[in-house]
Amino acid sequence: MDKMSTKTYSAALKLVKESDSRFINGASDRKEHGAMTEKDKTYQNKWWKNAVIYQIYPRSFADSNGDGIGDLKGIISKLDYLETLGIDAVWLSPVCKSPQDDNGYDISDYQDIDPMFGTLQDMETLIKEAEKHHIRIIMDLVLNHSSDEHPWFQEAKKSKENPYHDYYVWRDGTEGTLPNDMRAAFGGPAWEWVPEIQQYYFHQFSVKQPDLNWENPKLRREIYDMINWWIGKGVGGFRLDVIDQIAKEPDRGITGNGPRLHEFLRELSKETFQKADLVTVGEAWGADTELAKLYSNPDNSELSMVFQFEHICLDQVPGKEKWDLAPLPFPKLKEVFDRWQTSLYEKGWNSLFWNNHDLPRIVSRWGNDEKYRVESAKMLAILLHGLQGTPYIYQGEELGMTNIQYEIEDYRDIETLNLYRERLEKGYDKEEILRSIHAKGRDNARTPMQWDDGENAGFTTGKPWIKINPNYKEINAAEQIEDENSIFKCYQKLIRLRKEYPVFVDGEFRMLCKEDEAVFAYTREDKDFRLLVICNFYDRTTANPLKKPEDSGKLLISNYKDTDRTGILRPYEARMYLMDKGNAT
Ligand code: TEU
Ligand code: CA
Repeated sequence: MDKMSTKTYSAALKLVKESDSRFINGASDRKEHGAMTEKDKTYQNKWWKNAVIYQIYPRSFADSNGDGIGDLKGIISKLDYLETLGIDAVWLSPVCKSPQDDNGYDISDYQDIDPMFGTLQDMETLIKEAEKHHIRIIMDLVLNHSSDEHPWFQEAKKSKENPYHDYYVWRDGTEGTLPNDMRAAFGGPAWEWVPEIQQYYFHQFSVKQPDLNWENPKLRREIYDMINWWIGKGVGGFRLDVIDQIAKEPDRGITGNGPRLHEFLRELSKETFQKADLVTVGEAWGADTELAKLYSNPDNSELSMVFQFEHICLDQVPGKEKWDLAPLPFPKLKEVFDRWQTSLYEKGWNSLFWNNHDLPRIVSRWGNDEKYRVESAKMLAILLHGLQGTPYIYQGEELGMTNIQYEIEDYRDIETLNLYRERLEKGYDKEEILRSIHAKGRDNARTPMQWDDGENAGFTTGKPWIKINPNYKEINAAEQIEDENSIFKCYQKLIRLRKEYPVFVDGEFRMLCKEDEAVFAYTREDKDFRLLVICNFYDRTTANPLKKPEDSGKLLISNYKDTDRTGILRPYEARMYLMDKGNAT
């Protein structure tokens, strides 16, 4: 395809809509939004079991007013794009009022929108407009901690007798003698001294993110009322930030998975989520398969599913921080996916993801963002979207957006800036620290969305809050939504396949060629069909362990134009076959 002139993304999208049958006859291939039939009420037919959810990091998605920060009206302007992709729901990272110490994960008013993103009216418009595009809006609930600028905390720190004091976790003490040696995730001690009341408060993240005290039933009640208020606004679900950390016992060094966790979750679910047809996904860094069965119990007593992170933490030195880099142990990656797929089969539900706003971009991390960027991005998508569970696409993943290598002064993330300072103080070499940040820093995922090859990648008409990746000239939505061989089209097709064939939802997983050191292959089988996915995970040609691939059925999707029949798999080659067992020879 010859190099396109600078075409705005919306002009390109207009062409797509004119050719896309789903728009022409309005016959969108989705159940009417919100139509919950009796059949749907059974666990087996929950809408989110064949849904694909798209994560938007609002401040980096689309800016409508030229202040360089993405906003709600920007998101509304991209709903056609999202419907073209074919996703069913959008998880919005927080847009509530916040001093932005941790980019909105420090909330100062759970029932109002931060002016930088717009107004409550804009939020209500987004929910309504999204519904017209058959898209549900999922809110990001930060219930483990609030901002220290939340009125609750402003009251709580006034005195031990204040009615809000016990909404937070306090310990008596003397200045300079910490209650214990617990550390905060963003550096420093997990205790902060308040001289006015001669107490420390507990914060697992920044000093401006005091932990909420879930032992307090009055606090829990206020949280449930707030959630029900959002349910009343018509949201389609919730993502629950560090939800396993709400049950904590700091005196015993317990920062998550505390004894009362599932008691709290069952109460939360009963008091709120079970009142509507919602999807709920909890972020649970400490979850193992047994805990995940509790969280995602088909009896709907807790949540729909959790984000667990066992697969995505494998490329770090065991027992060390994510910044201590190690090569990905491929056999271990296959073992982890095998265990999670088989353990939760008919006992719970997996989330499926490579990316989010806290993680580096997968095509740079475990794919190849140079010579084989397109092939490897498609391979990673085909591998993930054939698994059992709900797939999540992080903004720009569908374009193969890559990591960025900033100078330290260009970084914005509190976690990265604190790490840089802390490791410098510990005597680490500057280059070594930057190598870790380039590989694992959260700002890799937070560079502005690349809409077209025009000024500022079509993200803003102002000065972007964080530098745009200069590769937007080659990697952008306008370029890809018309290109049949683009990464975008690969994702669009995978989303459609998930809706077309029930085996994607209920097929039983079986890992193949477990010993192969380059190939990730598996089947999914139900009574009618067998899906076969085979991926070469690396940049070098390898033998195809399936001796007669043509016996695998119809080729549904692949990342090479032709299908090599010489028994090899080319670099990052991925294929998905479907065998109709009714017609099997
Ligand atoms: O993340 C929880 C969390 O533990 C991560 O921040 C993790 O420690 C780190 O990113 C590993 O790279 C959630 C949100 O997703 C994150 O954006 C917030 O900063 C954090 O909670 C506090 O709310
Ligand atoms: Ca803006």
